[in-house]
Amino acid sequence: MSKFRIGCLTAGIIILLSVGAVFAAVNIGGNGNGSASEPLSSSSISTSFSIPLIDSDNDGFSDWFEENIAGYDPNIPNDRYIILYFRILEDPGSIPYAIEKPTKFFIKKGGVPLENIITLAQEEAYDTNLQNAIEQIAEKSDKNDIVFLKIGTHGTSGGFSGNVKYTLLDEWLDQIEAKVVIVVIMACHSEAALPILKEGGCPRIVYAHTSGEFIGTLGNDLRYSAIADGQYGNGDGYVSIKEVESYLTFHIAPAPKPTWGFIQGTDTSNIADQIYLTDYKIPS
Ligand SMILES: [Ca+2]
Ligand SMILES: [Ca+2]
Ligand SMILES: [Ca+2]
Ligand SMILES: [Ca+2]
Repeated sequence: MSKFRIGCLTAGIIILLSVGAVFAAVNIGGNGNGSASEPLSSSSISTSFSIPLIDSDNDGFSDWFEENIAGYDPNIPNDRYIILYFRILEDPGSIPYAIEKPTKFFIKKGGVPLENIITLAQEEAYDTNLQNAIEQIAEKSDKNDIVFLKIGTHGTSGGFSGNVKYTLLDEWLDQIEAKVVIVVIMACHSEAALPILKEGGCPRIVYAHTSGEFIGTLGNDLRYSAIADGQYGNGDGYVSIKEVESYLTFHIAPAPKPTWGFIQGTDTSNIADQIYLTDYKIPS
């Protein structure tokens, strides 16, 4: 491993750890499991809001959210399929931030069924396991569904640790039919993945050099979410993928941009403002 790569990795770990620290701080504040006014994403439970939280198609997004915020169809399931890939063997301490907390977020705040989340951690994170995970999802997903792949590992301009080449990943992802495939990569040189992965058989949104803070901004870190929606978005209390991108682009890495290590992305179908990974509502 070159010194430069070690430097890249260190930068990635610092970002992960800082997000973890903020996550812990938020939990201490008592918001970790949401407040009474926070919509749950399934069943017909009502809260102090007057919004009836019916989920007619049982996809984990409420009818109200689908009709009024996301523009999804409340009668057609928009299933979510998630792969969390993390391989930094010398850093087992990052597993909670890379795997466990995102999984908990998607299940508890996002209403994603556990069986729709595939985690590949450390020795499990390598090429054939990732290919198998993508193929499992490809068998189940349809044009209404949302697929999210999060990668955290060492990288080169050609691929990442676990013997995965970006050109092969692109071919594997081509097997998926979905409303959108979202790929988030934290690895050295991952900006090189953007031109390779940016287009496929269905719309793709790809971000390089982002990891835990991406999940944080979705709702795992309420401070990030509130700024993303309130300062960089439409202030409706929900965080779109575009709002995450804007927050991480303009707030975390304001101009003049650092030359390395901060989010770069592609959204060739220009749909990130219409895509939501959860119906998590920022508590008001
Ligand atoms: Ca629904
Ligand atoms: Ca739906
Ligand atoms: Ca489906
Ligand atoms: Ca919003």
